[in-house]
Amino acid sequence: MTDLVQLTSDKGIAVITINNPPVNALSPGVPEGISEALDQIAQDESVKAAVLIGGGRTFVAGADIKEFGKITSGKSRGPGLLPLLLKIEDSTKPVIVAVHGTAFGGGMELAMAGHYRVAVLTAQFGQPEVKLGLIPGAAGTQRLPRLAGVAKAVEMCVSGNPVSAEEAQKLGIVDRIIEGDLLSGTIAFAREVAGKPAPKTRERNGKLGNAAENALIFSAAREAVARKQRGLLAPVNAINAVEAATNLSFEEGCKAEQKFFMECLFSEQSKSLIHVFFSEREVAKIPDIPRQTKILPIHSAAIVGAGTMGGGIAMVLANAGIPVLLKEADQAALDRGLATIQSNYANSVKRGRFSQQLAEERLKRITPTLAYDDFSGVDLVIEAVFEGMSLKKEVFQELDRVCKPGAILASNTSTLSIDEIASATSRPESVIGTHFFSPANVMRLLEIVRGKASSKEVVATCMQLSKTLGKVGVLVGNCRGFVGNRMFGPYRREAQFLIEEGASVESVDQALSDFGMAMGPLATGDLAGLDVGWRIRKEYRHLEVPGIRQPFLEDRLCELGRYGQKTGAGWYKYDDQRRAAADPAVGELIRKWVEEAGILQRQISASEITDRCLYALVNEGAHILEEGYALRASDIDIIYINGYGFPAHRGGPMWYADTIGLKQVYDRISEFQRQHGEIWQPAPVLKQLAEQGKMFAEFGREQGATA
Ligand code: 3H9
Repeated sequence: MTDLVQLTSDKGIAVITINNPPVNALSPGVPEGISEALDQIAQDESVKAAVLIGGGRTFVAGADIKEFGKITSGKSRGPGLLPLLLKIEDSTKPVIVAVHGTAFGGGMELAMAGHYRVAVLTAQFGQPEVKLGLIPGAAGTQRLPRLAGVAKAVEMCVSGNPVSAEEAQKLGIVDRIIEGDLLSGTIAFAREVAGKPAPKTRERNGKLGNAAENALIFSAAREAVARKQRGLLAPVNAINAVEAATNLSFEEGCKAEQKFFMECLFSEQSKSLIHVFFSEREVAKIPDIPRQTKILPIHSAAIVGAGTMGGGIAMVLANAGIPVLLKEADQAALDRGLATIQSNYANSVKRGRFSQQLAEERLKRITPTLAYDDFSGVDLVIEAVFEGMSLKKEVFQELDRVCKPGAILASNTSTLSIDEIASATSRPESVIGTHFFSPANVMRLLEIVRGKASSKEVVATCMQLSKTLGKVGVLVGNCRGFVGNRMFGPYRREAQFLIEEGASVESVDQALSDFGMAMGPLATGDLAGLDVGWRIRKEYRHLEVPGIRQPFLEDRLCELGRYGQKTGAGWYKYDDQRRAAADPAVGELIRKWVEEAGILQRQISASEITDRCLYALVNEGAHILEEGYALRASDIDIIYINGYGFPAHRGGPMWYADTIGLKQVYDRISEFQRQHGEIWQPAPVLKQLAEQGKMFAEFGREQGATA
């Protein structure tokens, strides 16, 4: 037997333990080990039943995701789980699967092949493959409807969301919840069922429903996928595979599932989503900050500024159980800020997101104040005042005066230099950027901006804090706009240039939303408020290089008071419910302005729109990578997916460029340079990688970036 699986026994009950830390993935060796254990159990007459359990913190989190690349590149034939699962099910001695932690993906499929499943109350069951662009590939789509019914199987395989042990029991997935020690409870259960006929899941056809009811389930699911998971292959294939369970034999259903699984596995979507899975975990690894770096305790916090961002951040902290002081300059602003927070919580309760009691507990953690002196005991302050350097410096001088030594002083600035802000204090090592995205209590991204002097402890603590807050923290360097907004500039610049050259507002947004962006760039501008960028551009105007083309339409709209959604008009016009409609008046204004500017109008294709906007992102991302403001290309991908609505199934902008091929991207950017001038100069690293036939994904690893 392999080291990954152990076989022991307890007075006639065999115990098979999987030990493949950290999550007992079904890596090579694990299925083989279980299979050998079953052979020994079959031959041992003293054994009456077997328990299958996971060692360590969890049962089995699924197939080993790292192995999938080997299958698609022809280096491996895959985990071959199906024969093992049949072998378990065909065992004449009952196999009881004991679940703690997660039974996910192949782990759930393994559990369903057992004759019984028992679980601790905290266990979770799920088929999350769809989140990796896959479907269950070891009969999950065939056994789950037999245990939980067709509707629930469709829901679980299409959403990828897990169910609790309690729900799993109600659904018929779990036979008993074990209180107390899982192994001894399962052994006791095994003694109860030993010697009785062992029920095979694949023969339990009672929940497979009838054709008329099932047709309704499948058509509703397909309609929902077309709306909510537009353009994605895996959810469609998941429905098809569960449908096969209802109209084919188990064996034929498994063959159909294999076909749909393989189609997903070889798709670009799955490769991209797997890239996202690993990138999201890699983001936490910072080469010069070892794992054992001291994490400073954050028991309490304070926020300066109770506007949209400050209030949102206060909620994020309160939701994570951290008491927070919320400071404003005057009572009226403080009252306004608190009222917004109260109404946000009330809305969440109304929508059933959490209970009234939980909302009250969270609200109680937020204490309003007008005085900096109250900050003397807090472990962390996040400044979220208006975006202006002199104001920020004033705030940080105050923080330096009142805060205890060692307190983290963070700024939520989205563009300003952390080093310059830190220079207003006597302790720049405690200063860092924590750039939340709006709405702060919803968006997952947190850019953590490392200043020149930020200490390793402060960086490590903020990275850890991002996890506590349920965010993905990405470490970035201190350049103008940091990573996300620095790239967003050229992206939105191109969107405007395209309009100046003849594309309509709607066609630009449509092309990018068809690509998969959550929103088009112009609608995004309207949502964020066009005046924000306008104000920043005015602050930085002195830095603009004369002779370099600048977009001008948005500034003109702002001059007319068209700030976007908040003023009822921007690139679009909005009704009372903030529903957007094309505005012919904007079309007229644009025509007039571009004619006055003497810009030639022409037809612009959807592919030119996507290439120009997306390659502007990519080229700026390449500069950032080269300059070391991001640690790896995949960090940039994570920023764009979690903060800017970039479609995860395209893997992020840098991965997307890698999938197109950097040579092709470089050639297209060079073409844009010839047409539109120096703003399109290809980043040197892009040129270099394109010439070497390499990918962005290889770059960070070679360079050891310094963000
Ligand atoms: C599948 O099963 C297909 C089947 O139908 C069979 C087809 C034939 N493989 O997330 P964490 C690593 S598809 C390899 O930080 P947590 C992870 O990269 C699979 N590695 O911990 C990380 O490594 P590192 C379906 C895996 O406690 C470390 O484990 N299953 C796998 O926050 C710790 O992970 C899924 O999609 C894996 N399957 O969360 C479940 N899982 O330390 C995917 C984890 O080097 N996994 N790793 O960075 C999860 O959702 C979470 O990891 C889990 C634990 C909730 C389990």
